[in-house]
Amino acid sequence: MFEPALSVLLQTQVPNVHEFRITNIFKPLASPAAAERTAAYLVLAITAVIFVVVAGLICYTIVRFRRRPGDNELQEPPQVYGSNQIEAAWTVIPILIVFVLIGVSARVIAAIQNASPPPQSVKILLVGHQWWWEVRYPDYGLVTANEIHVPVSSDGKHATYLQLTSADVIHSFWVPQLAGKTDLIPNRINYTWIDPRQPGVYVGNCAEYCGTQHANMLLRVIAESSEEFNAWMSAQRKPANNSDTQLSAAQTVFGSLSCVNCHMIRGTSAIGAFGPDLTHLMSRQTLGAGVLVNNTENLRAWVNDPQIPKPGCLMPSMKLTGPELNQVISYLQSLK
Ligand code: HEC
Ligand SMILES: [Cu+2]
Repeated sequence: MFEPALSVLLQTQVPNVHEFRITNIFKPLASPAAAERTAAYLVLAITAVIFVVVAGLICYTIVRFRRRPGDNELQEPPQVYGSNQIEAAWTVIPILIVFVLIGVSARVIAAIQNASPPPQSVKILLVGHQWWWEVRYPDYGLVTANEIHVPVSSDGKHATYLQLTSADVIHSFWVPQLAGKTDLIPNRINYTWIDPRQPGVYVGNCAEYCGTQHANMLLRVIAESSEEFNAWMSAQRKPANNSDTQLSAAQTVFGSLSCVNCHMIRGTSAIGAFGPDLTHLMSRQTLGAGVLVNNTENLRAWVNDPQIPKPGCLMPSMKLTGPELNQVISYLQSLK
């Protein structure tokens, strides 16, 4: 009935027209991911040499010392006890290799962590929740969810800086083409940054097991031109559209339900902070952190019983009656 999240995410015919990017760590499109790929190549090269040497020695030994006709099977091979040189060699060489690998990783991590934000960069506070992402733009006073809009950085000058934290358990931010994993830890702020080189939708996901719906905690980074970004931002900053008198009955129904205890709709009495901000719900491409494409049918299915598309998620089935459901859906659909 419901398509699995990944196929939803990988299909290109989602609302909004942005080009879709693949999640491939070997095709980085931002500086942190590019630095990490270089480090990964070095690590792969070193480990490939180790693999070839070890596997080569094993093959050589198997062939060279195989059983031959006429071998005396009762005769033990020569027994060698201890060798200081060999033991020193196989202790020291791996230690050196490990230190090289640590050094390479530490240098790349430090370079990414210590980069300081250029003045005009966009700052985002990303808060992990079981199982969705709260996205805050403190400089703009905006709160949204599950989709991060950022300016594209084709000139390399439009970085977006992310402060990462969590409202519950440890999550991890990972958008493979933009930046490697950085944990979101309660009561702590971690940093990372991204500077997407090409416009488009970059898909990421939570990379630290965080409970039953961890696999459906997907994230989209939408990189767009500065003009598109600014237009998006000013539309998002507006409070919800409440001027439609045809919807006042629907809005009253919504306001009378306990949805308002968990969800914020700016400009209305819905001021809950437990679930995603719904002020501009219809501007988002997916529902439930990537579990469903955002369209009428899926929205209805979600509100009717979110436990079917996303079992175990922290929004209960509200057991709305048919008429209530109709009103709620027509109200939610006005939240453009
Ligand atoms: C107990 C708190 C709670 C109540 C009550 C609640 N929700 Fe939710 N809602 C959530 C949480 C938590 C999520 C995020 C679920 C996830 O993605 O794992 C959510 C997600 C949603 C989403 C998807 C948002 C997005 O961007 O993905 C919609 C739409 C929604 N709720 C509508 C409603 C409506 C309508 C009602 C009332 C009929 C309602 N909710 C009642 C907690 C609640
Ligand atoms: Cu998570």
